[in-house]
Amino acid sequence: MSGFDEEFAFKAIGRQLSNWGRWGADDQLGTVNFITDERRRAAAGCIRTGQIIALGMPFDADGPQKTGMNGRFNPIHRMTIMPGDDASASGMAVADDMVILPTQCATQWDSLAHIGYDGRFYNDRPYSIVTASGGASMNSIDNTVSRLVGRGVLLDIAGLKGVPSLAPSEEITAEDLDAACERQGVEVGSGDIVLVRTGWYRYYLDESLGVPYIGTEIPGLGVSCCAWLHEREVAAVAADNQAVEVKPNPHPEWGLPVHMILIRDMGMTLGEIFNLEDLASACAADGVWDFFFSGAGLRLSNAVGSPVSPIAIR
Ligand code: UVW
Repeated sequence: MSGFDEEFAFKAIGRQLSNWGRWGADDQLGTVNFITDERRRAAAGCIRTGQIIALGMPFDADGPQKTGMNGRFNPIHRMTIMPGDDASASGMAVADDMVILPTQCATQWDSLAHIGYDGRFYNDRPYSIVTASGGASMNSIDNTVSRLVGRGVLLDIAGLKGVPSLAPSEEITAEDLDAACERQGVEVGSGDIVLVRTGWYRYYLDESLGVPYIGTEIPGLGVSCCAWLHEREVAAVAADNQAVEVKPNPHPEWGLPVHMILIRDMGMTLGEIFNLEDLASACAADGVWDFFFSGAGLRLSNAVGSPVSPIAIR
């Protein structure tokens, strides 16, 4: 290992877990390749009662973006046609509207062009695939969003620890993921979409608790979880926090190593700012922690992220 790698040891882990070339040099899907037709058929068997639970947050001016971090702001909604603007002989009225929003302002998927390091994105693509005027010419979100449908498994880490929410900057480890599976009596396998509950969403739901939902000290996945997800051939991971991973990392100089390993090395699409509260209550009530997950986002050409309103069907 070079001196550089010793300083940034997550890169060696990324190399070990790399999926570059696994599905061919042209691949832009990454780990959603694990969601085969067979897996989707089997996932339909997870619909037991037909109950639907929404996992997305509202897209409106009261969203979680209060700080302007990363240039993100809450959706701006305006009417473009008001009823009565256009007099029609038939008496018909028209209302049209528009929404201006950063693709990553609320419940969202990160594409494989969202995060790179050392000049490369997933599958050895150079940073030049992303241009200011054209967006992402490869690895863009429209490749993967329609495939984010399959068996979902909720791992309730706040429930595991018996707390309403993990503490600021609390790291979730691979051992925690194993312990959650054991406690819940559920297994995670190839093609699954894993939802991780930290409990942090309560700080979006209740601002009077006085903790910023979007911030610099957030509980989430640590680097050891990357190998756990890799070994099980998980297709995608989503969480109820802003970044899936713990912030800051115990090695703060690494920045966002879980993003870098999962997105850039493994080719895994990340889901963020999911509302897992109702789902966790329903799963805890009947002890069933898997479900049919439908999380298709918008086919936004050349975009690096997509808003999504995912649902669990139980
Ligand atoms: C960054 O913070 C860079 O991205 P994300 O929204 O995916 O956490």
